[in-house]
Amino acid sequence: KFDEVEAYELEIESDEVNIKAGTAEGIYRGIKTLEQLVVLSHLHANSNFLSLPGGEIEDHPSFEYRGAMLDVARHFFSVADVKRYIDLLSSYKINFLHFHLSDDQGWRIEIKSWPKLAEIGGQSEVGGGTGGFYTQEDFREIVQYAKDRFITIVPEIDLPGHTNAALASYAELNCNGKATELYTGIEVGFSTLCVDKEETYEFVEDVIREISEMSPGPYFHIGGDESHVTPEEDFNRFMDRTLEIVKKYDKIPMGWYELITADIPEETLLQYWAKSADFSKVIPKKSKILMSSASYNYLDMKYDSITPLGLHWAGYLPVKKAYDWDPRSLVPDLDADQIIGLEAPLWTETIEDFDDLALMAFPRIIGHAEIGWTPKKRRNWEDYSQRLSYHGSLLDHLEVKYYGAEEIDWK
Ligand code: IFG
Repeated sequence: KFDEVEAYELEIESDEVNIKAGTAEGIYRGIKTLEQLVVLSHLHANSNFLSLPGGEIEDHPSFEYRGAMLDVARHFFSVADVKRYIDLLSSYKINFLHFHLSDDQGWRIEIKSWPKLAEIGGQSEVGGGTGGFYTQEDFREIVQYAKDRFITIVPEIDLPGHTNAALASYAELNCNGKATELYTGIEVGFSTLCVDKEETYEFVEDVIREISEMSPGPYFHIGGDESHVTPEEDFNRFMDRTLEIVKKYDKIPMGWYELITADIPEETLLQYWAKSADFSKVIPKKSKILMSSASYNYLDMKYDSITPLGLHWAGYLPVKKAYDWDPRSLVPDLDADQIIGLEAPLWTETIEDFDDLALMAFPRIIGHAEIGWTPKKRRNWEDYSQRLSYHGSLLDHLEVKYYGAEEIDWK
């Protein structure tokens, strides 16, 4: 009866608590439910005696991919900060963490065959800070820490655009043979690898090989967004070769949905983010889609006009709007059964440290976690906002500086 990998049963009786599942992952999800019940009951009890609501839960997720994305390229985040975010995400049964490891402003992962990527490309960030990078040992540590909490890491090397940090590190990656300057602004769409040089594909293969060896997860994300200075024909040629390399290292290719113009393998996972050039009409009906719409999923969108951090090019994203939508029906041209799940990216142009991350991610990522787990017919804002109101004390307890949205009657 545990037909889902993550399904579990939780029984709370007067003299015992039982968790049953078909897999360790199912048991883990059940433990996180019990943990939440225990901590919230403790925090809201009006006595020191801990009492739990009795009953029986049979549970399993609505989507197989319930993700968060952290952009560590615009601003670098330490291993400790990443682990802290992983702990919080696992409390809400998020099961994928997409790592945006490279961009114009920073290269964040050591590549032994191309050492200057980290040595030079890792030395700056938006605003001119010192940046930083993960050694391969750091990265393996993060991957293992996530794996121990049943979270799969999805590495992203954004290609061929969003590559200034690599172009500043190696002159030979540039068509004119000259290294670019490190970039600390927040413009996008101005960089491209040189798709006609063989060095470019040696670079791409070495990077994909070294990172694939460190990340056991099924996906390798090759970006593809905002390649505004790569002619479409060149973009497609580049992507066709890069997609072959991803498959050579036994990974399922993943990419922003601009990838659609290339000759993508059927199993490619396309990440929909609601860009102006809407490809939703041409996405093949058999492709799987990860819903990451900028106007509903982007955690760097301001809550409202007075939110001190974040951007608002995709509109404001208050707590209710971030919760009250359905990934299966958001984009009419996409079939419901194409939607593998959802992911909440936190782009960090304006996000510098963990407190900044906490303000933008909490409480909105909690709503995304529920959308990923609970079917639409079982969800409604009134019920959710009431339950959410008890999590303020939990986040306070964990010293997570969440946004105390006024629309929630925080307990
Ligand atoms: N779009 C860019 C991101 C980031 C974002 C900020 C995608 C796929 C705007 N690409 O979203 O790099 O700059 O909200």
